[in-house]
Amino acid sequence: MSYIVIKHIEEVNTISDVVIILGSKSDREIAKKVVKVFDEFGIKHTVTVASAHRTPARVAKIIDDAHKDGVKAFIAIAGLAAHLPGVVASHTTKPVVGVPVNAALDGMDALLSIAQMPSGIPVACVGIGRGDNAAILVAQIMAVENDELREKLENHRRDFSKKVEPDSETLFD
Ligand code: C2R
Repeated sequence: MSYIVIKHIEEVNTISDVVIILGSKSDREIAKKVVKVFDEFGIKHTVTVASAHRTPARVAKIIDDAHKDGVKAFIAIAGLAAHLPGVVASHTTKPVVGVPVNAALDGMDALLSIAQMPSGIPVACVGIGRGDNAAILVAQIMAVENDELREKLENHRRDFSKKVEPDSETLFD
């Protein structure tokens, strides 16, 4: 595992390309999907819990420190009134990908909270619970200037499509 978990605010020292922020520990199953993809692609990442509602100063400090350490993108995972991704976006001009969590209302509350950002402060919103797609999207953004990563993405895509044909052949077996 190549990730760092920030436990105490004094310890924030990311040296990571991507910082993943969970609104709550209860979002950890979605964060595991992000981490799995980043581990596969060898993308350095940091994972931490911080809430725009409950710990706004901690959110701001994490973003500040991440900038100093040369972060390339953020992933913010949140359920309910999921303001965290938008607040992260308000503190940075780096790409922010938001992942809605199904904590109530089938996740529709979080999906709309993340997707419906006002003009000027975009958040790229993936599907409900789709931590894997958040990680792949960030990898794609980083691959624009990284040929090695682009190749890994192409291989990943190829492996993925290989699984579809056998499904078609064995559909009614
Ligand atoms: P708890 O389980 O801790 O009560 O959290 C979290 O992301 C989680 O899905 C329930 C849900 O509240 C969300 N949460 C937010 C924010 N902080 C926590 N949406 C925020 O700042 O946006």
